[in-house]
Amino acid sequence: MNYREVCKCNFMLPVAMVGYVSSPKGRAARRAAVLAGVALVLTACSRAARPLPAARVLVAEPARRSVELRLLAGETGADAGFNFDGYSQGRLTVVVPLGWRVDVTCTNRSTELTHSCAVVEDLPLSPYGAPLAFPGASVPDARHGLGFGQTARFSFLANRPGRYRIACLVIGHEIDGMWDWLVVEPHVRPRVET
Ligand SMILES: [Cu+2]
Repeated sequence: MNYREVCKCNFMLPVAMVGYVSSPKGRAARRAAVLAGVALVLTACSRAARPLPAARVLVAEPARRSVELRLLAGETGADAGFNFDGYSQGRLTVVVPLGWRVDVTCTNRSTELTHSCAVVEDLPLSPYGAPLAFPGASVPDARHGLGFGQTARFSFLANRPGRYRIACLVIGHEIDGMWDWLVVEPHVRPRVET
């Protein structure tokens, strides 16, 4: 199975334009249809060009001893879309103080593939993903994942120090690069390292 993601912009746009130029009858209607088609294609392929800045990935709420972690699956074209917030293969590290709650919002930005978000043990990568590191540390039905534009939330208590992976548990995705780090340590300030 090919897990890689291909944007269809490059061939859909020329096909639409050829249809317009070669059909002199009903030009106004065709023009409207072509413009709608172009808009649809551009919307479908409108991935962000840059990774999400750290301030938008993690928001700390010290009074509640919690953090809000925002994960946009397939946010950029990095690693063929196999990324969170534009970061893949451990290029993002989220540091959370021991004993704080982590509230995760997971949104799938890919028009091509389902994706999910979970926090798993730092075991060797496999096509089937690693076990969850904390109870509740995953979107529901993570193997199937979320469709385009869908959002799911989950929350867990970071009550065990260590290094874990933020991962997509759709089969084959984590081993294809769709993972980053989550580190839980005592006496640290919550932060993001890229
Ligand atoms: Cu995925």
